[in-house]
Amino acid sequence: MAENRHKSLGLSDERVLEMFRTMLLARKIDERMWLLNRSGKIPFVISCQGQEAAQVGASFALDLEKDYALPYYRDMGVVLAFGMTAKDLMLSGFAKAEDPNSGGRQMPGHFGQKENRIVTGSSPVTTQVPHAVGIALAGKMEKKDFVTFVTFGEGSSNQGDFHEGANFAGVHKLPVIFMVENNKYAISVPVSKQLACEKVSDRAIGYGMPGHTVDGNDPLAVYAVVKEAADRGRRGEGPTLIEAVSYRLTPHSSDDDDRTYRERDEVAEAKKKDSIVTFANYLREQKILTEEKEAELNKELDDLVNEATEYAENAAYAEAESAMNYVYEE
Ligand SMILES: Cc1ncc(C[n+]2csc(CCOP(=O)(O)OP(=O)(O)O)c2C)c(N)n1
Ligand SMILES: [Mg+2]
Repeated sequence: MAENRHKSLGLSDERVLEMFRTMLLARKIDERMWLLNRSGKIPFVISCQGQEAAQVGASFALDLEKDYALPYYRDMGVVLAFGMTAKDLMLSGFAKAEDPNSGGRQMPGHFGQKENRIVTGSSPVTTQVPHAVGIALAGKMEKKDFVTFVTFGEGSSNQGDFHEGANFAGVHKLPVIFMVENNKYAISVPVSKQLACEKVSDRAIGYGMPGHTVDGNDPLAVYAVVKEAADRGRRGEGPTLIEAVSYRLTPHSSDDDDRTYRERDEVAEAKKKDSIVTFANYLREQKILTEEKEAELNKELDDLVNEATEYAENAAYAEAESAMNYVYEE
């Protein structure tokens, strides 16, 4: 049998299968959303496709009962791991009143769910970074042992919010894990035109924290670095910057046409490294994902996505009179 990497990380067969299940669920929800969008049923999609391994591998290394997630719009894998359901996500896609993220008020991808410690974010990219730093500061002042996990794109690592947040966290040794999901593009701009340094993780030294670049298509590699960062944060040693490198397999959003700025060959090449394929292969080699198990899993998740779609499509919209609720006090 091939090398058993998950055992050496302390992960059971059940746990890695659960990891794969979460990745596959994210992929299946995302694929359904594109179909719903193209058939005119939901207004907008912003995809996780290509980034599931980074999102789920990282989340599984955290304490999902205690830690705070400050995700960005592609993080379907993160929010599913933190406890959001397929139904919750579909309610958001259809902008229905029961959507836990915003009651159907926000665009999809603006995740927020208090009971699962998923902190709501804004549309300007990277504003979640100083929030994550502030929550970590509050935790430190109250002597709690949670860490905050904040994600953003590599393009967003050029925003001032990242640099201010990282510096403050470094100075005060706050338990923050900064994870950049480097998918090689910021809309149409390739990474070569985004960064003057070679790697996003090179920026860590400027803020007095360790920086790691990791294969974002490998959930076990991401798990390992995030686990180390979480342990470090809990020990009071401060923040870590992690760059998980993968590839955006879809256009930027359902309103983008990526054929105008990247070659099809490049996308086809990246698909060979798709974690949904490569991690499934690993689990097959390990005899964890048997043919029977795979068929069972596909059926279970397809049913779940179908039920969620049907429920959300038939759910009620918010009452028009409620449009101004929560804008100010009420
Ligand atoms: C402050 C700000 N500037 C510009 C935008 C418009 N915008 C939305 S997503 C995006 C690209 C972000 O790229 P990256 O950080 O690499 O994340 P990715 O979408 O690739 O995951 C831009 C420019 C925005 N939302 N906020
Ligand atoms: Mg990007």
